[in-house]
Amino acid sequence: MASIATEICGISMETCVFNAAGPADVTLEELEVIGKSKSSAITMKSCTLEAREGNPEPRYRDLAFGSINSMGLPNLGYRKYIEFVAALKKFGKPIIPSISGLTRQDNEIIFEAFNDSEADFIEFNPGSPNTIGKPTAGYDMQYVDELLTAALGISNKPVGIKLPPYFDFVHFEQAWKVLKKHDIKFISTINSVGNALVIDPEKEQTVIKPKGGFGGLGGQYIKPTALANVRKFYELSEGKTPIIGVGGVFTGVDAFEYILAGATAVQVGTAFLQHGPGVFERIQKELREYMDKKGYETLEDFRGKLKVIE
Ligand code: RRO
Repeated sequence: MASIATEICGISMETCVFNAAGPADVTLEELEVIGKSKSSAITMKSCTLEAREGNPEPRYRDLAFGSINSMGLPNLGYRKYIEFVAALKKFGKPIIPSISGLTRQDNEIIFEAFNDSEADFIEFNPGSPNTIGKPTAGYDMQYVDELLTAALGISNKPVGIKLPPYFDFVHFEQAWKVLKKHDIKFISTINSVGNALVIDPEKEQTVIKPKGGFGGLGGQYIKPTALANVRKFYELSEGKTPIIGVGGVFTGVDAFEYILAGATAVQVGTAFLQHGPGVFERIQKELREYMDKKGYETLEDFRGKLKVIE
């Protein structure tokens, strides 16, 4: 049987498949479900300084090929997630807090507080499109530069960044120019594709309420965009920065495509929400089977080795 083991920030993981920040990872009960599942790590909901209720409902909708959300960062506040790190250690897998402070000062306080926790590594998330009244921070690279300087100056944990999707080569290059200045241990890409609009034609109405119906698109719709982002950052970093691929991973073959594009691991978001915690084991099994069929023994046999038509 093929091995799908991987390593991020020097931490060995039994498999390369785990949950994405966002879906069903706000409360300790939800995080324990992930702990008990075959998810290889426990990623937690992005947290802010204070607890937030999030945006008004309806704020999430399953779609034919994915999901749309405008949750608005509902979370229990960073102090709870520090407590949860301790409570989740018993599952023996890496615990990944996601930090999404609303200001630079908030981020500094939160990063400092996690220093005394047993979090394994931290995903910094400046990529949410859904905070009412705020643009997506990850599109303002000068601001990202400042945030990273502040966060990395404070954190004693390995820190990676969760990026919003980019669509133009020049934007990938601008993002990489900033990221490469910092000691970023991994890149998770992509966050949801922001400000999509889904319409119910019968009701002649939007399907979610916040922001006039505009929200982040996830699931199968966004896989090609996510693969492009993985590939571009793999190329720009010359394969040296581990990339965690996120976006429309529903099957083992999806995961295979991400590794082929250069990813070191994949996170599962919408598929976890729609299919429940058994989804991790199924994707892992399907990935192993697909590798067996191709004669690959480890992820390194094909990671990044995407062929381009000459
Ligand atoms: O909570 C959200 O609305 C949210 C966040 Br923080 C994020 O990073 N990505 C997303 O699609 N939704």
